Amino acid sequence: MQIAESIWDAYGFNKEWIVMIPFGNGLINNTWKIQVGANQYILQNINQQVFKDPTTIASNISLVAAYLAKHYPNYLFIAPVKTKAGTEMVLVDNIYFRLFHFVEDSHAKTVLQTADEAYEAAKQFGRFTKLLSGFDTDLLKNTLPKFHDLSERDQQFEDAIKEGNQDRKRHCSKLIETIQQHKHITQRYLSIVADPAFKLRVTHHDTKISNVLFDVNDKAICVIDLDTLMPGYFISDLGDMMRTYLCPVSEEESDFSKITIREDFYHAIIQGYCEEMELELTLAEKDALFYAGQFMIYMQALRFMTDYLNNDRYYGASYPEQNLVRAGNQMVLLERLMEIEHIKKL
Ligand code: GN1
Ligand code: MG
Repeated sequence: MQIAESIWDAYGFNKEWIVMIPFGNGLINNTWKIQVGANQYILQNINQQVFKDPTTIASNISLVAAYLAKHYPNYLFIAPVKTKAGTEMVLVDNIYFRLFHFVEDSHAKTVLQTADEAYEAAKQFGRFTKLLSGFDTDLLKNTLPKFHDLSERDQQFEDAIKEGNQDRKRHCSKLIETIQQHKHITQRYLSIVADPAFKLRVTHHDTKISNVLFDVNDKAICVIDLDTLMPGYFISDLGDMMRTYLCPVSEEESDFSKITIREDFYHAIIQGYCEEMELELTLAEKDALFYAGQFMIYMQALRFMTDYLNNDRYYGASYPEQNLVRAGNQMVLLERLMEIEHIKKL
């Protein structure tokens, strides 16, 4: 493959020594594990349909890497390996690729099985934002403008109802209605944006479990996948952990009776995150700990439903109803979460 050879050239690798296997299961970027002689790397291409300007990603990561190296030299931050020319990415055939060192003896999890793992992950994400609390977020670029802007997502959903596939719309009018009955979640987001007590922080924006590396003893070592590292509200990171860790089945599950909330995982997430972030969070933010879950689950339901109405142009689909199933799944998850609202505290 010509593309691969150009990549190996950029990093000065001898192509005779390379073994390349697909790795991970993200919806957006492609990832491979690369063995170059005795060294292991992760190679990723950036989906430019989604990230229109990948140079913003590289710029954010190098600024944050420099800050952490200066203030917290022992913190493990996985920055891209530089090419022979000293760049963070390599452009081949109009596709951006970047390479990372594979962290020895580490593993990522695709499924989260224990509350301890949830605690470990939440602590890592909390720590990440905490260590960067002195970093000036104005220096960061928005790698995906309005990515977690719930009111924008709500608007895109309303636009898709009007302009999207009308056959699909008729087919799922009940779910559309249910989603529309939850607009109070968007309203609360708007009041958060207007509230100076909610700080813009260095936020990861994709805190699913596969974005944390664990060691052989199942202790979390670091966070990875920093494409969406940009200024944001803490509810994005905490909320996506709730969205993806609380339930034993994923957003792909079509048997909605399997969607339940593991309360002990909820406590583990809050404990891990707050052990790091408690002194950073304002009172108003602490009051929104539980809301974080509502915010992210609702946003994901809106996004999947929007994509279903737009003929799956963003997420794609391996079967025709997949995005509809995902949207329905998230609305059931939201309902289950609301059933445990009484456990919120702090
Ligand atoms: C996408 O590619 P992946 O799986 O890390 C999406 C997230 C969604 C997630 C839902 C850039 O993440 O926001 O929560 O799918 N990332 C982007 O599975 O849109
Ligand atoms: Mg991602």
